Amino acid sequence: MGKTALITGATSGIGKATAALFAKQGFKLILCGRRQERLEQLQNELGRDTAIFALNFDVRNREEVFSAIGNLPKEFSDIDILVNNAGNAHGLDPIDKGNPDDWDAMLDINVKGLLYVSKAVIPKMVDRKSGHIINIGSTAGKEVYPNGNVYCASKHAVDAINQGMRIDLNPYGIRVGAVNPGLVETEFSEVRFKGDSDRASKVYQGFQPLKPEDIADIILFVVTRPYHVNIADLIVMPTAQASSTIVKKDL
Ligand code: NDP
Ligand code: 8X3
Repeated sequence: MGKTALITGATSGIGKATAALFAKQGFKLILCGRRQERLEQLQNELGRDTAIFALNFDVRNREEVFSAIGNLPKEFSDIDILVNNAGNAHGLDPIDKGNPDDWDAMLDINVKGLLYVSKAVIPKMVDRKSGHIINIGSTAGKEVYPNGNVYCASKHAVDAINQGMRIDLNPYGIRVGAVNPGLVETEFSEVRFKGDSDRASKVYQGFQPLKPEDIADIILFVVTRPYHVNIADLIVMPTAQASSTIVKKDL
């Protein structure tokens, strides 16, 4: 059996595609998310290829995070790879019209949730002087776009945390790096627009967006480099995208 990987946000999009690809490589998987039905479905489907342990918790809930990860069965408790992927945008409003509940959600999930999960996983990596953390940032963590304000802030925080983790975990030989995608067609925009599928689908019309499988491929590449190679920070956009605001669309 290969390495053990914990993936947050494995019930959809980038996390789900990464779980499927990792399963094919024979990685043991700890798959996390809140939607129990989807976790069970993943356990059934990917369980044909590898050993799966499903963990249902909300990354915002510090106690749930520590209890779930702290009580993993022995055969899953030595985590080699952590993919900090759970996250979403909530709303797309100018700062004066933004909803503070959306701000809380983005900062609590994308930033504090990532910190809680990392805090629960890192000590054993430190003890073993080995491990690999991949933080899923965004182009929104590299530049700010109109109405992106707090989502961009949350992803800029991920960028800073990624750098800070790499510095602080350097003495222990732990690899830390970020993958920062541009536009990927997932449930991301459905969540951002609170279930408005028409508005969500328009985001990806008129050009070829990235697929979650494109990002999964890159994550697999990152984690399968020889141990002395650490891909520290990587930006990937669809060919049609030049920046957060410049997308060549044929409409
Ligand atoms: P999806 O909406 O398809 O997936 C988001 C995942 O995060 C789901 O599995 C969801 O699971 C999980 N999640 C959300 N909130 C919580 C929570 N409170 N607790 C636990 N899990 C949670 O979006 P993507 O796959 O696109 O997003 C994955 C990551 O990629 C995010 O960090 C996003 O910011 C980033 N990203 C996405 C881009 C895009 O264009 N799609 C581009 C750049 C970065 P569940 O609801 O079951 O809990
Ligand atoms: C997701 C990409 O451009 O919608 O992080 O912010 S974008």
